[in-house]
Amino acid sequence: MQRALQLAGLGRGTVSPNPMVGCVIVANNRIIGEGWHRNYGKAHAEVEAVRNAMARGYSEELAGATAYVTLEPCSHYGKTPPCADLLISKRVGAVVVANEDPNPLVSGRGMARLRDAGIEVVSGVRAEEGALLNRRFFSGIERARPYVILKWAQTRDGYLALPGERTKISNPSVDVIVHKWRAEEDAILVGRQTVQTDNPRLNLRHWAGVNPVRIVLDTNLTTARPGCFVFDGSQPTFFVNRGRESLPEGVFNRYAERPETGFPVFYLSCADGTRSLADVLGKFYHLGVASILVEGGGGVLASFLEEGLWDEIRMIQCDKILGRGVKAPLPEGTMTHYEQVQDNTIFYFISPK
Ligand code: AOF
Ligand code: ZN
Repeated sequence: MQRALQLAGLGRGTVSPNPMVGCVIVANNRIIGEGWHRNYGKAHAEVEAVRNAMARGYSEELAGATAYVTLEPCSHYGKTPPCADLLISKRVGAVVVANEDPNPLVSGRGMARLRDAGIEVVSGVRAEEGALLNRRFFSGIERARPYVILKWAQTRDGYLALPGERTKISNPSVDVIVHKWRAEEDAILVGRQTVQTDNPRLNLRHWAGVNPVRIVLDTNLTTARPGCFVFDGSQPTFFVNRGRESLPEGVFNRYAERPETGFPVFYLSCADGTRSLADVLGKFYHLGVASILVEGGGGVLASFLEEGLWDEIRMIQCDKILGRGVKAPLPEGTMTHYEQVQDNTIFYFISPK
């Protein structure tokens, strides 16, 4: 299972809003096949592992083998046929699972199907590690909103920036880490003020991967276009506002086919002119956005904190002193760990919920 979890993690940044899933097949105490869910819409982990065993010449050994899967094998016809049926057809002898699949289309039915076919099923092995790995997926199904990570950099005296100016606070090694974080979440969110003062690109430059979707909170759609990177068409970009709505059709996915000539700008309207964050988050979840990295500025971070709409905080403490400026929020929750990156320290907090 430990190996299966390790394999599952290789899907980070390419499978959302699906969970990361790994599978290891063991016969006679040897691993004969392994695989993981690599890309959204593509083969599930079990299919990859069975294929791998067959490609290695172990087709016959599949009968009676034990499959270790980090998530309960699915029982539904989605983009692929049910994995439970595949394991049954290969006549595996036992299936060991870390987490039950909370997807209402599955939720226990996959394991029931295996048991009905006479296969021994054990569940809950390394379940805590599995739950941590797929915390975005699990929390999404539970709360119907994306997993929210608040990120900010602050000076030693607690400021985010000088008022109204782009202020470089963190060091270059931290930038690399932040770009990696951007590769790991579906969307990145900022307020209009940040777009106006920083003109950020909100993309990956120091890390290879798929750019996140950009979300700008811009109630009255007053962001000035000329020279503004969020309008450059390099990434799908949503403007949350009052009144105007033009959304992608169906479930939006950032790994979908890339258009040749620029990504569209989408508009998401928020009910009755009040920008209710919970409402906005719910809409994005239903569009297929499983996680959001909130990068500021001060007002936006404060609203997420005030409304309790956050799951993690990653606070970068820098060595500079500003003496004045936009006050950084106070981090909440439980600090889990910290790391030193050159002369900056990154503190990680999780929400107590
Ligand atoms: C598995 N093995 O490797 C994964 C599973 O749209 P589909 O067909 O890809 O189905 C996605 C759902 O399947 C997803 O929401 C989750 O419930 C389950 N994911 N199941 O047996 C896998 N990735
Ligand atoms: Zn499946």
